[in-house]
Amino acid sequence: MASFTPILLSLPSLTPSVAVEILPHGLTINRIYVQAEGRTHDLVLGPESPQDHLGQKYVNTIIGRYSNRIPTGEHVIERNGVTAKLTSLPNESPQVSLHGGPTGFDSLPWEQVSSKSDMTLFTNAELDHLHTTSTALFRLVSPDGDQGFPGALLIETLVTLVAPVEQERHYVKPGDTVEPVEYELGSVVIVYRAKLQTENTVTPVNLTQHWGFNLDASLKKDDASTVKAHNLSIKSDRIVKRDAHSLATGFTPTKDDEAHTHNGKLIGDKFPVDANGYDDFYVFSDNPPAQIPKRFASSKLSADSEHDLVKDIVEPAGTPRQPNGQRADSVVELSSKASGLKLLFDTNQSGVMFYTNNWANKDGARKKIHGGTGIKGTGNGYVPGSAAFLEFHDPLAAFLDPANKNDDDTLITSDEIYHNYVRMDIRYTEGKKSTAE
Ligand SMILES: *[C@@H]1O[C@H](CO)[C@@H](O)[C@H](O)[C@H]1NC(C)=O
Ligand SMILES: *[C@@H]1O[C@H](CO)[C@@H](O)[C@H](O)[C@H]1NC(C)=O
Ligand SMILES: CC(=O)N[C@H]1CO[C@H](CO)[C@@H](O)[C@@H]1O
Repeated sequence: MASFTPILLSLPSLTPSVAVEILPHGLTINRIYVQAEGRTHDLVLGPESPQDHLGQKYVNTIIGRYSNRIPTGEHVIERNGVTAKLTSLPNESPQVSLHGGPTGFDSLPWEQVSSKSDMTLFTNAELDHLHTTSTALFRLVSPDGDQGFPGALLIETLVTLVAPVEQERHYVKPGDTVEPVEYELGSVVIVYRAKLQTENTVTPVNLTQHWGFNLDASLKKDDASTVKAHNLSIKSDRIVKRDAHSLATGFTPTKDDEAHTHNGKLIGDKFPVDANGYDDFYVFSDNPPAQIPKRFASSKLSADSEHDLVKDIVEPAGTPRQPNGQRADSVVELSSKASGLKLLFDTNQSGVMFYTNNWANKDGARKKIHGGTGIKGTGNGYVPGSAAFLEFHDPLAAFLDPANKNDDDTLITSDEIYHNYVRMDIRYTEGKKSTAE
């Protein structure tokens, strides 16, 4: 089936190097390959065979129309005087609609768009920046009433791999006493756009990539099977408070909470004792000066428009970020000393869901490159704590909180375009490990 045929994004022959494999099914980031010092790493968890994503939901897929949990039932929504009715369908429990409902965007075949000129939610100025990167473009139409959501919605997504600025390489020999050197390997950028195709209505939209990272899994050592020795920083000062059904009920400051203060501590340090491990939504501390909109007027998209929110996001890694540019500072940093790999994320979303895969089951499928058989039911699946899922999106069910009215409410009306980006820079530190060997 074509929707399980991987699409490969790759960079011209650089060593070390990065490549990304995407499946149109659920817009799945199936593999992120990094080649460094003679070893190939795959940074994301998953089954071996693309089709096996059918039996394991939400592994590196997109989530839509609405990430995370909404109370089931009817909600009348209103933005700028336009109203509509959402009837969210149960799937997690009778009370909870999870990740867009029973048949969310994660379980649909996305259409690959072969020509930039067929994209309608990006300007030509924006698409022109992609000539130096390796890109795949996708589209999905969600009909009016899909999973209870109002209005037909067109979604266009671009996934692109950006090459690093060229750096001088130092080749380290055993016994050398040089300082370790950190290299930029490349950046993965995802931009989601959405527009209602039904006039005079409004709908909630909250998309994210539900991707789970383990920077050591390809080392295939026993202690590399969890992320507890990974170092994590999240620029956040509060988490979402939740009720017994995991539905949002407000925020809790994390100032005196060591477990939820991720400022370079190891994930395993102060690891929560309950069965969930980490499964929390962290709201980013206000982080000016970047002010990248999450939606804009659709009138800005006329064919000759100079409107451009893509330029700064696809600049090469290492390019200094302009103080008032359309790109934020990184808000999340994940690294591992054992593999020398580091990920830095920036986004225009308000926060990140951090989940350590504590509900992983040894009967799930673990990739061969991570030391598994790749097949479900063979008893060597990923263990609890085996990944850092980092899902960038807005606080849970934001449109139900009156404080967000007509503001950060995750709603779009028929004359607005939803805009969401996440960029992940991949770095590698060479030297330290070579000299130790
Ligand atoms: C984690 O990384 C940060 C920044 O690179 C560093 O300052 C900190 O010491 C590291 N933490 C640990 C526990 O190694
Ligand atoms: C949007 O999705 C993210 C990711 O799942 C979630 O953490 C966030 O709470 C959602 N936002 C709203 C407003 O529900
Ligand atoms: C990092 C960043 O620019 N975030 C922005 C994303 O969009 C919201 C709403 O438009 C802004 O308030 C944030 O500052």
